[in-house]
Amino acid sequence: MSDERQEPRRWPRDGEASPLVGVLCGSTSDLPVMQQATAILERFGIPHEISVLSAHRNPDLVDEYARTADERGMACIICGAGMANHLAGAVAARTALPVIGVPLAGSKLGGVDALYSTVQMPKGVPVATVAIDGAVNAAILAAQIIAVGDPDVRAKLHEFKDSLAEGFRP
Ligand code: RP5
Repeated sequence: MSDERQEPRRWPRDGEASPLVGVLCGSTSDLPVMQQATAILERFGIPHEISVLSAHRNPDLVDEYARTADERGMACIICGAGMANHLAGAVAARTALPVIGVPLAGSKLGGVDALYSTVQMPKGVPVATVAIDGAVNAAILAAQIIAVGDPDVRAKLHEFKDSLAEGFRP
């Protein structure tokens, strides 16, 4: 393990240009929902990237993405996919970063298929699963993870929570 990994992690790191949150979707057809997550990350000023990578169609690229996310400076990864969703689980199997899964509707089963395949992870490989099409909450949860080490994001989250109490709906 490198020295850097043994130090308490703070975000953003000095001079860091790389994204803190990686948003993955299983298909371009998932983009309209998953772009709701990137809109929230924009709102909180969190550097991020969005990519289309499928656990079934591009398994080698998913493997590489997940294995290198930590060294690229990411803090967490959001994975949204529909049908027999294995994207979040495949990523979680290959990284120690927190992985947030977004089961997506759109199949004939209305997303229950993706919900079960995302949330029912075996012991040792957790995926923090949000609601079906819950991309907004996935991004807020990612911001909350980052806020542990970032006072600016924490302040923005407090403002956001206050706006909810005043009736704002993201
Ligand atoms: C899943 O299958 C994708 O995440 C998407 O939700 C669903 C359908 O994909 P396309 O056939 O539209 O590419 O893997």
